[in-house]
Amino acid sequence: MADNDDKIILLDVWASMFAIRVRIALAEKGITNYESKEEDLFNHNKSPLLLEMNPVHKKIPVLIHNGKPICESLIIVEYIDEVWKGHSRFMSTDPYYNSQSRFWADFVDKKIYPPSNRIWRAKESTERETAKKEFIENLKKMEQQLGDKCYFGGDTFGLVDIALIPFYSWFHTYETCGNFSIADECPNIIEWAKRCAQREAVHKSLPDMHKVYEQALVYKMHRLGIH
Ligand code: GS8
Repeated sequence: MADNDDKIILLDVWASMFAIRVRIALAEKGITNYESKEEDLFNHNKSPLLLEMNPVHKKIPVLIHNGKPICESLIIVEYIDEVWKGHSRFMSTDPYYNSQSRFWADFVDKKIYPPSNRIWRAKESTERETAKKEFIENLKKMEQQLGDKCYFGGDTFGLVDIALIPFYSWFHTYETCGNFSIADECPNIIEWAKRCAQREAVHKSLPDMHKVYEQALVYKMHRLGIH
């Protein structure tokens, strides 16, 4: 359970949408006294702490709460919600509501993340165009799910919002690399994203979209082996 002398460490990468989820969740709960340790995921440079705390996947983010690791961003977000109950909740007391939230958060991981990644990583235009089409199709499904609600779960900012909003920092990268406009394709998603970004916790956790684009180019070079 939460305590004032809790020691919280986040194994982090500033541009990672998965790590941003955790930073937003912590900020929403008013937790600022944690240590963010930036990991270098390249060149076999992962820290011994990361390898010890996430020996299975060896991936960030990892939240270390009083020495105990929690891995996988969506699991971390739910953990934060359960431990720091005293603030506005991401999950509800209704099992059906929660099942739907988990379904759509999982949809972000399975159907939004993979094509979004391929848009900017693609080496060939056919691969990029296929990824773009898939990304837009799936984002439209999310837009439909949002409907005219304020947030995905209704009036309260919750798990699905936290799962998707970090991608907003990457929209510029997708648009620039894919030569398209997300506002033209999914205007309500952009309205929702702007609404989320008005929340202080979100605003201060989202990295600048131009810096993300520069970083994406660096990632791409590493991937292609140009150093
Ligand atoms: C994904 C984390 C992930 O891919 C989650 O936490 O939700 N399902 C996980 N982390 C990446 C960095 S962000 O692209 C990572 O740590 N990669 C290192 C590696 O693959 O070796």
